[in-house]
Amino acid sequence: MIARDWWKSAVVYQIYPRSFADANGDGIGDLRGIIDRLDHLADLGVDVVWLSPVYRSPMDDNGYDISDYEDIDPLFGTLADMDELVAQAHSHGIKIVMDLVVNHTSDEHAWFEESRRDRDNPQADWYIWRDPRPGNTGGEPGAEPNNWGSFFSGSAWEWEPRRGQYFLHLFSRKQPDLNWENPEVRQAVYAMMNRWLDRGVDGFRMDVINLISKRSYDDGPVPPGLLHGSGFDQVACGPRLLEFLQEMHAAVFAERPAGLLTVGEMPGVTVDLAADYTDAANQALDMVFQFEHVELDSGPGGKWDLRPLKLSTLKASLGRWQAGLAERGWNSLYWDNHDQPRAVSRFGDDSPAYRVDSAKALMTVLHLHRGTPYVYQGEELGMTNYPFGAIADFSDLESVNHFHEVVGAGADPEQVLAALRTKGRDNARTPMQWDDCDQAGFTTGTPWLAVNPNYRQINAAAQRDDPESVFAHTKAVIALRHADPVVAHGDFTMLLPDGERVYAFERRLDGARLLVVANLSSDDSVPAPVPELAEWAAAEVVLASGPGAGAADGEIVLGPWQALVLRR
Ligand code: ISL
Ligand code: CA
Repeated sequence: MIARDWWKSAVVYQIYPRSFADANGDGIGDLRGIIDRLDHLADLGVDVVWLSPVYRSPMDDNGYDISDYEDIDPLFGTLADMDELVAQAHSHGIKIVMDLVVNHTSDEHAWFEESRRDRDNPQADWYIWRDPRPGNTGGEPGAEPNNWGSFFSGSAWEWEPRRGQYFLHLFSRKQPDLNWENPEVRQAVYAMMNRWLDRGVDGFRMDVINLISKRSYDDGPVPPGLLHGSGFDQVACGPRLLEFLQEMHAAVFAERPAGLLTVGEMPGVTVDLAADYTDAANQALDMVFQFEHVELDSGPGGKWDLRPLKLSTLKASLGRWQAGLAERGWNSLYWDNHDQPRAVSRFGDDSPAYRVDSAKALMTVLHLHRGTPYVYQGEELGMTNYPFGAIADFSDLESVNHFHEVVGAGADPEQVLAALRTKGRDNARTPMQWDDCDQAGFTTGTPWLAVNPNYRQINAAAQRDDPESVFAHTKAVIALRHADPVVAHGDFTMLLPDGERVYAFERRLDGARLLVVANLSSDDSVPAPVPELAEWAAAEVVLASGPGAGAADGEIVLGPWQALVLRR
């Protein structure tokens, strides 16, 4: 019998279908491509696949704008392909978790097409409609109900002349926010979720699920360098969020057998709230994605306001999450995903000398934390950011809209481009690098986004049988979690919190102890003066990567990006 908390010893692999594998040569990844590559995932040993959205969509935000929750977009395949993917994944022992995007729909969803028609249709109250600011007729500049900007630039409000009202869109104008205050909306979402679970999928990653309960609609502060106000504090983790999550749990998950997974994406969530949402006693979610560690290299102007990242700050943040969710709740662990730059380029060193060792060190550190690790496609190969040049090289609406908005208002284009190159979401979305054939084996056609030119060196075929590869190392850390209960269930103690080069922590379960020490710098001969040093220096080496003396002669001295897991 499978345990309710089976996911504590599981590893999840995220697929961004558009960029994973293209089976029909149109340049866009598809479900058939995933089915053809299931061996790669089985070889890696992952337990679960989280599929970014494959539902019918106009693709304004690459599928995060859904026009029909009940169907697969023809770009990706058919419902029959989806059924086959689920069946074949299951036969490999891999579960399939779908993306659930229900803070908003596409403006081309039938619900919205009805809702926008007039003020008294059956779905009139399914979205968030507001009158113009008092004293305005509506539609003219400044008449919006408040000053909020959307996450993708421009106002968060769009005028609908047929109703003489504005609708709210926290994301693009083609992603109107659903009105979760309306119980009919909630029941429609739960019914849809039940249909997918009945069809055989194993759970949901819930897109910006902490934005569904809005607190208020007042003007917000304008962050430095931006043109619009931020409503973030009024929409994140609102007053009815826990209630809605519990209602969803009761309507969708409570009566089903164990084996499902729920993870809520929650930008801005605090440790205390995350503990509430993931406390099993609260019957809400299994785990959440928090954002603190991926915002440490941003300033007050938000994600494009680049700041250097200090290792001590990163350790303090992740350590606080480990401590805060230790007795209550559960962490999910990630360095990157389809919205973030590549892990090795951001937290490691993607230069040829250190790319492999730094990718391995990051993998060790992440997977040895307490929580459920997520591997984003290509992370297991040490794929890097893309060498973007001009704005024309970018595809993502977030990057393109931001560039035009702030450059239009007088910002220096080179400075804006520098931020997009560092943080832009397209970095994670270049095609998966399968082999050294044309287009990295991703497609026989022209890929929708250019393949990273480093694919001849960095690809799956070159790594699969190489015991020194990032792929082999990823396989090893996944196998370690499966084999060793200390990794899945042990407690966590951060060590050496102040150092700017060494990341060190201990895991304990009953009598068993693991020490993780990693030099997250390119410096050589870095000492790791952990407590009980002599005993650890003589301990069994469970996993090692990178050059250097490591644990010997009563000391631990690490080479550049060297990482060790020791057992006593
Ligand atoms: O990119 C971001 C982090 O720097 C955020 O602004 C991101 O948009 C936010 O985390 C929400 O992401 C999710 O919802 C979006 C979608 O574009 C993202 O791909 C998705 O992961 C709207 O559905
Ligand atoms: Ca295709």
